[in-house]
Amino acid sequence: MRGPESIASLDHERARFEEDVVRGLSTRPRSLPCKYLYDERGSRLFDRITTLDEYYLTRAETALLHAHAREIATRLGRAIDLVELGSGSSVKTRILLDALIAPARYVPIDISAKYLAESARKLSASYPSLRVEPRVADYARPMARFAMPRIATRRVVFFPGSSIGNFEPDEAIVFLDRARTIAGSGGVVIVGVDLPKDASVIEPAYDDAQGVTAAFNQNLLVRINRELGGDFDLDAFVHRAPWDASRRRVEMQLVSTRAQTVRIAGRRFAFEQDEVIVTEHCYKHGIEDFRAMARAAGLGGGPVWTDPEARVSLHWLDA
Ligand code: AVI
Repeated sequence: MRGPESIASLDHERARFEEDVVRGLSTRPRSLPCKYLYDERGSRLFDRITTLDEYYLTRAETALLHAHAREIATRLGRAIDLVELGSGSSVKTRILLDALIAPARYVPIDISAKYLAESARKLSASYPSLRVEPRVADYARPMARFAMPRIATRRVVFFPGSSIGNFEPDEAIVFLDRARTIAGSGGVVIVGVDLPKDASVIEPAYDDAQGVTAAFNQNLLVRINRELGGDFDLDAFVHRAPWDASRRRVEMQLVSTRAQTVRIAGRRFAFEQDEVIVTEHCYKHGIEDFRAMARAAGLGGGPVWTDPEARVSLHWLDA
């Protein structure tokens, strides 16, 4: 049974969700914060995305980690305190954990409570001597209340998957600065960053043939209908993912196929035909551009690894 505190926190989360949805749909262009894509179903759909042929990011970054995990572990030394922001299924973390020398603790941080608990349980079973301390949090917000006493000589903040690309560049710098603070002096921030490339590679990665990404995107409307009493007609919004070469970003959109009015939490939103809701943008940063962002966040440079096809990059940044 839920206690009064957790009920209050659920009410608070719902109120914030409603506020964000109403604000996002009232501005132009209309948008919805991408963090709401990751409820339990969304997290599972995202996991499926990572296995798709078109979604090169996970494959390329996994191969990169396999190729360099030992080198990373040697550079880090013993008894590392590993913190992962947006840990999801922690699949890539296992590559690092397998290479690390006697890791002291693993703190996976994720917004999806149920999913996080399940992933942490599986991870504890695989690494019985590791302290696994999951924290439910939106890593895009300040995490002061999760101040963690240091238990090892060095803390590593791991942020793989190119999620850094889901921030606007100025927000990414604020986030990197926060990651630097969490890592603390002597710590390291390791970030996976997708590289700019041709639209013919990027667009299918965000609009796959099986329609998994479309379902992932539309799940946000399903969630609004369920949690906020919305009446989005799912057949009247289609998924699109155009690459904007000048801004070096791919945009996930839901496009209204006709003029229509949607009701959410007692409010009405009138959509014209072809009107767009932006649900996510994924910036692709070149190596030098990303280094400059890291410097602006006070992070020092270390090695950068890329795969042979220069699809993705992995940056070591000194905190
Ligand atoms: C989580 N993030 C890095 C993914 C990306 O590639 O921007 C989210 C995603 N959206 C659609 N496909 C994948």
